[in-house]
Amino acid sequence: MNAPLDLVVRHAHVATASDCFDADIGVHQGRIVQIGASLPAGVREIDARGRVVTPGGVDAHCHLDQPMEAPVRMADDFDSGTRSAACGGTTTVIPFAAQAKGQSLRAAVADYHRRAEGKAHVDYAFHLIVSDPTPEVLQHELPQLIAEGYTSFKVYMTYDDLKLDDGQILDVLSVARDHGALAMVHAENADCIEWLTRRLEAAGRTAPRWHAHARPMLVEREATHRAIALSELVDVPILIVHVSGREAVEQIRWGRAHGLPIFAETCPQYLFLTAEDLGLDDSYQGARCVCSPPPRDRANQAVIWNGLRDGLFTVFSSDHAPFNYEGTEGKQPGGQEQPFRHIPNGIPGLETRMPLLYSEGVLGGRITLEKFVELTATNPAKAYGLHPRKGAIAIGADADLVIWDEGERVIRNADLHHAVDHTPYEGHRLRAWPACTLSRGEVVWDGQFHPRAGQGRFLPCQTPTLWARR
Ligand code: DUC
Ligand code: ZN
Ligand code: ZN
Repeated sequence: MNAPLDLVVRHAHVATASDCFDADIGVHQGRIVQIGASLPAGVREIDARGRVVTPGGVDAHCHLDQPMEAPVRMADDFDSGTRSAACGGTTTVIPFAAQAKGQSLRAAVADYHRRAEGKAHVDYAFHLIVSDPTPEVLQHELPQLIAEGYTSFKVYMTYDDLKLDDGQILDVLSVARDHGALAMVHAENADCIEWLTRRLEAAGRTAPRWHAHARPMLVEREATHRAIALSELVDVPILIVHVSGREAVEQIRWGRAHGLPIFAETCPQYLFLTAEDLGLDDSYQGARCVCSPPPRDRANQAVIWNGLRDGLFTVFSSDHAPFNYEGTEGKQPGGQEQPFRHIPNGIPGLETRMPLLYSEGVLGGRITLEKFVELTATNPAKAYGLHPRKGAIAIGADADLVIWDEGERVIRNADLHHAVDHTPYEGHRLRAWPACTLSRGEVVWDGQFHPRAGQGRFLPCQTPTLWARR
């Protein structure tokens, strides 16, 4: 006789990226082994009658304990960050092992593993950030790291300490092409931002709200087009991260219309915040919402919703970049209000990403449940070589599951599980929240957080399966 199932999630309304159906889900040793009607009793049982069950979220763009220039420090490490992820229905995170200029990539990866070890409550993989593409990096380190399971890397077109010039980006894209990896591009024109910032500073316009004026959509549009051209030249797919509004969307549509394999990501801040959240006057409060690209306006939010609905966007990520508002390490570097140039860029969002999209997207009638699963779990897993182990409810997949509770809830930072002292969504009304999150068959959240520090495993990534390789 077969060994009994360790767990049966019974009477689930299962949602996948392709179908919704009613079934029981049987789990053995952390994996889904049976899906069907009236499965035999499990050692444990969870009754999901009347509830939607989706794959656990894959947050493919978040920053945890990423080294920053002193005094700035991220508020979340792998402990608090993955705790917060689990409580919001995310069971896989992919943060960034960032190469400092002059550092070897290998050293950056080793350092990042030390930061994660013994802390993660859910599974994790790493993207790389390539800021110094030396011949050694291009010829040896990157190819070796790709072969070892680091199959995606981000390049920046802005930020002095990270940005690459076009020739360097072409070099990195060539490695991605030769080795089947995926390059993610932060597309904003650095020189335009610097020129605008200096003019704003000369006019005394340094409050947080001026950040949005230093990074208008034009700078994102130009860089997005350039990134598409660079990818066309090398003949390699790219993924444009954190797309904020109409002008970048138009460039991506243009690339697609020309048959180019351009993938795109957007984030909750471009659906739920506007530039007004950076302040209507010169008060400093808006520093909380300083991120790049900045949030735009309501018309652009509608453009982003359209792109989610019609397939323009491949993935929906949080871009969780956790900085406290108060204190010496976050939005007030050195403990003081600063000109916007010096405000650390980024907002928290790991825990609220899935509930916001489920509430406003699915229950708000803007996207289907299948599209929600595709954007938040299946496609990110495919894009970064984790599918079908992650992002799927299928035989053999990890039993990473979310059982949803559809009911009113108001976002309060006091109820969240990150270590950040604010959420940009304070007071936002939701229509759903995870009732239960399972990571490889273990309950990590059921209204209470069940710590599993160190049980989250590192996941080496395969090459992406979003497109066919020639
Ligand atoms: N880019 C990111 O991807 N995250 C935070 C800030 C930024 O500019
Ligand atoms: Zn970025
Ligand atoms: Zn980011």
